[in-house]
Amino acid sequence: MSDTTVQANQAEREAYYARVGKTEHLSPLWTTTLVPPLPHLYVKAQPHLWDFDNEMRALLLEAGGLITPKEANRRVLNLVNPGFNGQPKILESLYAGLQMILPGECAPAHKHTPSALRFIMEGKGAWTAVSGERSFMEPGDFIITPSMTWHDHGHDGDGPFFWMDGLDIPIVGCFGAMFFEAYPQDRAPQTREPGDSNARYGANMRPVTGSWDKPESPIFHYPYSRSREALETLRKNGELDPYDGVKLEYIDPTRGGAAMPTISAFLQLLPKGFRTETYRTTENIVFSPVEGIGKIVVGEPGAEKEIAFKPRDIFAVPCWVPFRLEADSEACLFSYSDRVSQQKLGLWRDVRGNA
Ligand code: GTQ
Repeated sequence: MSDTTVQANQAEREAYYARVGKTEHLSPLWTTTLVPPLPHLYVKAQPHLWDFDNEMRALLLEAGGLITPKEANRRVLNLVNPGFNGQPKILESLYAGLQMILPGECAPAHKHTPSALRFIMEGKGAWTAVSGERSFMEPGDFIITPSMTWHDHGHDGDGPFFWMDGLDIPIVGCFGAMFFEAYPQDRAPQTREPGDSNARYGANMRPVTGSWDKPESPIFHYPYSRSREALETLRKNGELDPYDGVKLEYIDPTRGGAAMPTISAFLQLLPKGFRTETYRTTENIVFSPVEGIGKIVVGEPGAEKEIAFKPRDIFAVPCWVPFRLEADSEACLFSYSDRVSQQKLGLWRDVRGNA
C-alpha cells in the first residue's frame, strides 16, 4: 500500500505547531524523540564515585554538630548524581544517602511507601528496629526496611556510626504513590526479641504453622560474616564467572527472589588481579566496596573512564553504560540495583561482551 501525499509546506506546519503549542496540553509526537532506539537519551545519570573516607565522612561529622537526627528526621547526605541538576537521585530509578548517628541519638520511628536498605559502613553499637524487632548492625551487614514497615534507629555504643541508605524513591515517585507517616512516639514498641526473624526464617528452615504473605523477605538483617564466608568457600572451590567473579544475591528465603519487591542486592568477590569482562545491562547499579582496592572502567568504547575504588566508596553505574571491574587486591563489593523491578516489568536485558 502506498502512502498518500500532502501538499503542506514548512511554514504551514510551523503555524500548526504554534497553534497546537498554544493549547499547552497537546503536542505533535513527530516533532519529539519519544521512543529512541537506545536508552542514552533517557539516561541522564553519569557514572560517578563518592569518596567516604576523604569527603563524605568529615561532612557528616560536621552535620553532627549542626543538627540532631530528631530535628532532621534523618541526618543524611543525599548522593546527587551530577547528571540530575541537584535532584536527589543517584540513578534514574534509585536514591542513595549516607546517614550518621551518634551515641545516645534517636532517629525517630516512621514508615513510608518507598522500600529502604541499609549497608553498614563504620561503627559499633548502633541498632535499627524494623517491625518491632531490634538488630545490632556491624560493618558490611545488609538490612532491609520494606515498604510501610515502622523503623527507627538508635546508638548505645561509642563513636559515630555510618551507613548507606538505598531507596526506590524515584520508582515510587514515578507512580505518584508516595506516603509517609511518623509514629506518634520516638520509638515504636519492641514486639519481638532480637534475632527472632532470623531464627524463624534464617536457618534454612521455616515455621511449620502459619504462612508468610508479605511481598518482602521475613529476614531483615543479613550479617556480613555469613555472606562473606559463603563467597570465600565458592572462591576456594574455583567458582569464577568471567563477568561477576563470585556473586551472590540476598534473597527472600520464602520465595527465592530478591529480598524486597523493587530493589535487588548482591555481594561479590573478585580475587586479586581478577578483571571482569565488559558488561552492559539496563539495570541501574550502585556499588560499595567493603574490602580491597581496584578500578571500574566505565563508558562507551573509546570514551571509557577509569575510576579507582577503595573500601566504603560508593559508585554509580547508569543503565546501558558498559563497564568492567578490576581488582588490584582481593575485593569484596556490595551492590544494589533495580534489576527485580525491571524484570517484573519485562524490561531487563543485558549484553555480555562489547556488543
Ligand atoms: O532512614 O528512613 O536516606 O526515610 C532517606 C529517607 C533514609 C530512613 C534516607 C528515609 C530514610
